[in-house]
Amino acid sequence: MSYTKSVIESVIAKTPGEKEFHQALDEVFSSLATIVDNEPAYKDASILERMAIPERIITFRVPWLDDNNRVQVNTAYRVQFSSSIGPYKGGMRFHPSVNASILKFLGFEQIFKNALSGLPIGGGKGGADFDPKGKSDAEVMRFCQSLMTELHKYLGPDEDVPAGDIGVGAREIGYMYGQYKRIVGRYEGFITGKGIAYGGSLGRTEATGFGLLYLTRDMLANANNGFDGKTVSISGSGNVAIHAAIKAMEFGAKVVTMSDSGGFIHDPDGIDLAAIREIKEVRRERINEYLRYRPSAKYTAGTGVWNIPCDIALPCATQNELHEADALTLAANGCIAVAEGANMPCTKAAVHVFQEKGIMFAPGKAANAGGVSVSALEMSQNSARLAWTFDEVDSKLQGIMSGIFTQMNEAAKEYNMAGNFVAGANIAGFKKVATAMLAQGVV
Ligand code: NDP
Ligand code: 2IT
Repeated sequence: MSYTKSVIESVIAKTPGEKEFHQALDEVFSSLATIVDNEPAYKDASILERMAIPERIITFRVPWLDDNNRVQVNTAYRVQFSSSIGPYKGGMRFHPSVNASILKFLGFEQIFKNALSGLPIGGGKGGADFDPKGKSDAEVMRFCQSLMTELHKYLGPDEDVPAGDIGVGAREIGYMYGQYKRIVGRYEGFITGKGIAYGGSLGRTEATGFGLLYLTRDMLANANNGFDGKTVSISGSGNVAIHAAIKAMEFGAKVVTMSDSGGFIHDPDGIDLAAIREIKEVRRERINEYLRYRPSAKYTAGTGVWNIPCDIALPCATQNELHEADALTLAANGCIAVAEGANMPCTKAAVHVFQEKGIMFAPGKAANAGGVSVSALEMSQNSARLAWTFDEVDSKLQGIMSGIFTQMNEAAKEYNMAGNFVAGANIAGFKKVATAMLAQGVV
């Protein structure tokens, strides 16, 4: 059996039940077979075996008092996956579904994403099975403070630097930052996505969605195509989805769908983003409220967003939200490109359909790397005690995203898989991490 195959099998056998982690591991390692199985140095150094096991996972309980003074308790984690090229870096997710498998898949993806960014950041991820929905600000604050009282021991600007993800935005980052600073007694850039008033970077809020559009623009341009006049379908209505929609419209496209976990809206006239932002960012309500602003739009409960015909699909909600049947529907409706704003939103079978049908496909570890890249720029500004303008950050972001497109495009061509950006991104990210690991010896 080949080296890649045997490692995939043995890791899966040793981590029973971790299905999301297995999915991500299989996707990355399978696409490395050509280069890894022909280079004995990787096997001799057990590179894949080492990459597949986090350097450490911190698991802890988070007790907190709700508004009725009842004791609540959640489970939280920080997966410190790889420090080969820099301090652990990756977001925190607060969602009831959070478990070790989901955070391991996210931390694993983050290693290669961060390598592609070209910046000195390792891979990590964390979170808790806490649901911020329906909680008061005071409850969210007490939860964040309790979590940070434990987690701060393992964090620091040169050790591990969290950020936001699903369920963690400006409010949660602010509360976590405040508690960390109070405990350590220092003003440090130990977390990113901070408010502009206390060390955050302009452009970080927009970075993932904008970066997704910059990379997709490069991918389309490479095929002599572009966004102008196209119909775009977006899932989700959180940080990534909203900023993806803003930039898509700026690029001359019409965005016709957005969704949340309850259902999706279809607005053939083009989504009214001011309405979405008020519903989601200000009122924290469900997306069906959109009909009060635009009665001509249609709301459908449940799934089905990918049944709406579009030229370009941007899944920006969560993992495994776009299945094989959705991919076939998108193909039948003439979709030309799919780019992942979320992490692993497309199943393996869906990606296979895109590749078979010649639909351009940009994997999340490349397409959504803009967020973590600007996080790294926030770290640089904190270290240098500087604050760049929005335009400075945005132009660096555009440079980083085009660097990522070039890396994945060139790596795919070099290994005779032109246009296979899944393989290209995995190979380019892997090579950088493996080079660092080989140079650093058995650690
Ligand atoms: P938000 O919490 O801001 O928004 C998440 C959106 O996805 C909401 O609309 C939410 O709906 C929906 N959603 C979440 N879980 C589910 C689910 N199980 N089923 C259906 N819909 C769901 O998160 P972000 O926008 O920050 O993150 C979205 C994706 O992008 C995630 O995969 C994240 O890992 C990825 N990402 C985020 C980055 C960032 O900088 N924030 C960077 C790179 C990737 P509802 O409100 O109903 O739950
Ligand atoms: O998945 C991701 O890349 C993020 N949630 C952002 C991580 C970060 O450290 O900014």
